[in-house]
Amino acid sequence: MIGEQQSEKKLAGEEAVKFIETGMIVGLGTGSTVRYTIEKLAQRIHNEGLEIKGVSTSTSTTALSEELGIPLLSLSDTDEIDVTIDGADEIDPQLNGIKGGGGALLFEKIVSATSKKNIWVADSGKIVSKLGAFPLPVEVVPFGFRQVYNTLKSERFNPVARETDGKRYVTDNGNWIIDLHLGKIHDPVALESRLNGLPGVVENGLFLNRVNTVITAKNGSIKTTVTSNN
Ligand code: A5P
Repeated sequence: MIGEQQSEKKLAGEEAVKFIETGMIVGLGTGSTVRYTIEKLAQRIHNEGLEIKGVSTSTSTTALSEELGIPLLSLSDTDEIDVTIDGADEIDPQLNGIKGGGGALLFEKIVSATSKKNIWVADSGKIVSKLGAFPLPVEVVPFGFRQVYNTLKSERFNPVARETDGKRYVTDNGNWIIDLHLGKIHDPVALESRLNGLPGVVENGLFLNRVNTVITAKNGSIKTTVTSNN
């Protein structure tokens, strides 16, 4: 028996597989919701003969896909991805969001930018009226970490260096993460531009105007929301 949140993740994650057809190149996101998508995709590959190639966004997704027998393609071997399915940490009414709670924001953003269509799958708790309660991840090159941290502190962004088990968290790319505890983000476009303009910042977790479709679930019902975002 799985809990309500897991059940929402499973419903939303599995629903997204309906958008996948034979011949597609599919971006595979990272996290506990898209895990259900990846598992369902593997079932369709093995049971129905669905033929796709996946592009992974993290070492954990690569390991899971390989274990389940999903053929993978390196991002450097393709110019375009047909559709990417990923999770999110917060989603607002415009389908803008925060990602990177799992630390995979850089590859996730590159893969989403390569995709003709982007789908997010999420439990209902991820839907918010305004972004910012979830700490916003900023991926930073270790060489400039102290300087970026000091700047973010002086600009009152409430930076916290991410750690796991008392040690500095290191991304798949060997970078470090600073989480910004902002409460509410009033101007996400200006914030994204300010953060990515700081020398030493590699990426930030704001995903703006990138997602076309969001699939969520609540009380056993699936809800699919579509916009014209590219
Ligand atoms: C990974 O870095 C994140 O962007 C995840 O996609 C996001 O945190 C959603 O994860 P869950 O589906 O586990 O909530």
